[in-house]
Amino acid sequence: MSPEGAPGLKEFRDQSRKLCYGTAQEALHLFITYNKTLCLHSGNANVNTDVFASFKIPYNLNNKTEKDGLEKSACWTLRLWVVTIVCIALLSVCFIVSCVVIYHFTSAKSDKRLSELHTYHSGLTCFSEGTRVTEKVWGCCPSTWKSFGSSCYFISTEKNFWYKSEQKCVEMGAHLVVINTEAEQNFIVQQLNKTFSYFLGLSDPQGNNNWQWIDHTPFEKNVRFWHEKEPNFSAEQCASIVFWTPGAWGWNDVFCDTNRNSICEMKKIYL
Ligand SMILES: [Ca+2]
Ligand SMILES: [Ca+2]
Repeated sequence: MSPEGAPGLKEFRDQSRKLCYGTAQEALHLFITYNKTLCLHSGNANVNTDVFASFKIPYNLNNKTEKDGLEKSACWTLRLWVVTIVCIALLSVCFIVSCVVIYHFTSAKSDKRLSELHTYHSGLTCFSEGTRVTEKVWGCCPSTWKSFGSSCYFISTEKNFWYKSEQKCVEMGAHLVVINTEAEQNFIVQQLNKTFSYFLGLSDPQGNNNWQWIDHTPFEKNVRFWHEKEPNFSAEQCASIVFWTPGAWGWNDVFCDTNRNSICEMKKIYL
């Protein structure tokens, strides 16, 4: 009977009646294929020489196989290193290229905004705001505007309807104010006159209490500063900020077609 998967091998028994198969070549094939020695006999006069050879050749060849394996492994390691180095080099190039593109894009954008703003504003006031690599960064606002964080604010004393107020802000390269944080609200109210109310960039166009910021900033639950019991009327679809005594500054929903002051906001220009 031949071992499974190795047809054509001869079967014989050595003196110790150990079962052996085939010739040296066949044994070698089986050793390599099935990773086992066919016959573990340590040598005997009656043992077929071919078969006897099969006890030794596999070990020699096994060493060769191990050597080949080590060489292959080293080769794969080298390839992996080459691939890794090439990938890192490519990523570095991409990073540098994107930095250059972003820098040029930002510069071009700043230049465009500067030329646009020049149409409406006679001068800019700039403040040093840290450094970019080795250059200083300047955050600039139109000279008559207030600066806070990354924005500039204009408190309009001209009274208009809400839509007209927004239009006026847009003409100056801005929009009605969007209050993103409590700190921003606190800064803004310091600039206001307690005897007036001011339109915000917040409206409820459908009158279903679905309030929306004019720049599509999500209307976060934790950044709402309504006065108590406001908003109180679905027909009042625009938001204003007003000081009510006793108390403090807060928001009130009002009719959009009432004349009020307003607050414009624009992003600073960075040079
Ligand atoms: Ca804002
Ligand atoms: Ca109201």
